[in-house]
Amino acid sequence: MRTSNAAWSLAGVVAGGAGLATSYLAANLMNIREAPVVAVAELVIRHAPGSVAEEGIDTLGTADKPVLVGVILGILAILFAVAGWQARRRWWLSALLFGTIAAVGLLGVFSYKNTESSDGLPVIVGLATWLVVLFVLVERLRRVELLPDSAEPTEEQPFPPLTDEQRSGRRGFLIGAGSVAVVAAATGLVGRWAGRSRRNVEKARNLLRLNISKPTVPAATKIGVQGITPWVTPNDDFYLIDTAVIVPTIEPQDWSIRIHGMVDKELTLTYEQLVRRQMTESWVTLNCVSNEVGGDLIGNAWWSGVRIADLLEDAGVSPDADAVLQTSQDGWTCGTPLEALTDDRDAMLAVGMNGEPLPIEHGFPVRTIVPGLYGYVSACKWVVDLEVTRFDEITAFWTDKGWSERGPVKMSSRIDVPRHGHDVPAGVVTFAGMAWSQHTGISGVQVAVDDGEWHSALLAGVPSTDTWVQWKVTVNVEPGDHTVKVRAVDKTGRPQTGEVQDVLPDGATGWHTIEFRATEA
Ligand SMILES: Nc1nc2c(c(=O)[nH]1)N[C@H]1C(S)=C(S)[C@@H](COP(=O)(O)O)O[C@H]1N2
Ligand SMILES: [Mo]
Repeated sequence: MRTSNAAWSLAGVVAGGAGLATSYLAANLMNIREAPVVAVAELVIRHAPGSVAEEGIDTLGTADKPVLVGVILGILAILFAVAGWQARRRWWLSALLFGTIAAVGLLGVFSYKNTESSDGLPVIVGLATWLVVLFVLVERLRRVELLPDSAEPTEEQPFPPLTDEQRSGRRGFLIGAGSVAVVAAATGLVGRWAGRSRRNVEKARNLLRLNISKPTVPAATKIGVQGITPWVTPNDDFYLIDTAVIVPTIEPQDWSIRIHGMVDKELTLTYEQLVRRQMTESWVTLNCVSNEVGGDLIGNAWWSGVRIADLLEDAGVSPDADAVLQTSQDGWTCGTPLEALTDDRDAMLAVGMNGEPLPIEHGFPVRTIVPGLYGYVSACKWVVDLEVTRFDEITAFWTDKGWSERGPVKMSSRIDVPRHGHDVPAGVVTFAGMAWSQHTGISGVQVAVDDGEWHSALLAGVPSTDTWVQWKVTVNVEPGDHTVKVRAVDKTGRPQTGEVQDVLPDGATGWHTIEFRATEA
């Protein structure tokens, strides 16, 4: 035995610690609610029988969670040591053990409400780290094992003195294990820092007292059909699209915006200065150019902010300008037609969404909202710079990648009820869904079953032309398999085109069509 069990166990513990560190960093960078270990601790707390939990809280006070996390880390250290020790003879057992621990981690992570599959990524990162580091460290130990001895073991000398090679092999292992431990510790610290800056911004956000109002949803907007998409999209359910790998975390006190370019007078506004200005509030439906026909990359919210038209008026825009190049704190850019920012629509630098300060993912502390334009040419999140310019002098993030320079929202409509592939009782069937043509408005919606005649739907109310509208219609349907399609008509009388076009370069078109089965009563 030229390597001790302790060395093998150490390899396991170092690998384990490295995996915990990378998963912790990943969780913090991705802004996942809790790192896997904490998620597991919370899962345990949630499932602990009431009496045990109470006793725990009684004896430990508010320290119950840190203590539990400590206990879990202790158990993990033992399991990691076992995994390393097992790697000596049965490496597959170590892999199995790490795999099992990862599975428990996933269980913890996905025990929260509203999780996405990407929330499991930190655990996968940790598992990969475990296996790679263990493999590398164990390889070194195995090499030492295979080195020739200085002499045959005898009665008097059961452990012959180590050769120089064996000695340096052991040293190599220790240096390797030590380096990994140092890198892991540094990784953990970076994770902590990333998590802290997020928490600081979250705290600053919670302390804000903005002069914005809570939304009151106009009753007329509800068509009253079960299963239809709610007219207002809660912040937590609002679709998220951005290129940020790490969501920018900006404290309001550190934010400012520069308005410059083809203007008489350059302006710089701090967050304080911005929110002290006259506020505007309105319902605006935002959607993504990548939304397929029938897709759900669309949401409707009550936005509060400062009209960009007012700011541009203060700056004094040159008559030769026709665009504003917006830049986000993370470098993302979009080019917006100047006209849409200065006409009568409520284009704003938004600070509030549904009566709360903007959520961090939706652009805190300030983002742009422009009714009638797709997000990729207008809705800059974490916006810090507005350059008044000309379209023939700029390119922006998505236009560089083949998307259209201009992005007015295309009229569209969607069937929510019944869902595609569902059964309904034959007879009088209710169809319902959403339709939109932001800043033009919808005047009618029609559905047709199996290429039959078009039936006009009833429209719910809307406060302006800038939002989507709910619709419903009943049609008599025979038993059997059917399709149903929908089309809208806008307020200028133009019908929605049935011509099928992909999302690239400027938004999808076509009639949303679904299949359903009408069953015999
Ligand atoms: N900084 C920044 N802002 C951005 C984007 C981005 O990638 N980075 N994506 C845009 C796109 S394509 C859309 S559709 C909207 C989505 O806004 P949401 O995530 O708040 O729904 O943000 C826009 N603003
Ligand atoms: Mo988008």
